[in-house]
Amino acid sequence: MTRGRLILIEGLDRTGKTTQSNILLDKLKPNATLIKFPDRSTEIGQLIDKYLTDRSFVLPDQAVHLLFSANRWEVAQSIRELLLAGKHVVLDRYVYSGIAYSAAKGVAGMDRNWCLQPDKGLLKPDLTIFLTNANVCENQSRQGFGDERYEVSEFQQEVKKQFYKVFEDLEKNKIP
Ligand code: DGP
Repeated sequence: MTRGRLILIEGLDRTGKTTQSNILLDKLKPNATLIKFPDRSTEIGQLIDKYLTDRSFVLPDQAVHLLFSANRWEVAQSIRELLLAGKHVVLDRYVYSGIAYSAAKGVAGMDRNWCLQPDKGLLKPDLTIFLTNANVCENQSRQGFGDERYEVSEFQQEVKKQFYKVFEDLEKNKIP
């Protein structure tokens, strides 16, 4: 049986990732599954959700980073099994969000290389599509922008820079 393809849709907040993922899923149906990260349905995912939606919930940035990574590891085996069963898997966010959002915080010691480590060993996407805006202020006009912790224009601007650096690192094979 031919292994399915792992297709990743990455991007900044409110750039249409979920819409595009659903369109792609529709085209690939019935031979595809959509997996969205963070998966807020698990216990780890619920902690992440609390962190994102409740600004008074304090956690060290390193711990937050590891929670997001653990949330991907929780699903890693089922992704592998789906692909081996010949299903395509469409991911709405994945490892590159993990590096870009955490590195954008500018915390001492949390550079892109540090951020990459806990995700090492996760399957690499066969195709990555990155959604962005010419101007991150465009995101602000999307309904609901600002509801969650990272939805702040200056921070999104830094995340955008980090995403481009991540993709440069990928081209230079600095990311396995
Ligand atoms: P979403 O449900 O796609 O809107 O994602 C929720 C928020 O979490 C969004 O601001 C992006 C951020 N995020 C997604 N993955 C990670 C990650 O692995 N690490 C960090 N620090 N943030 C992430």
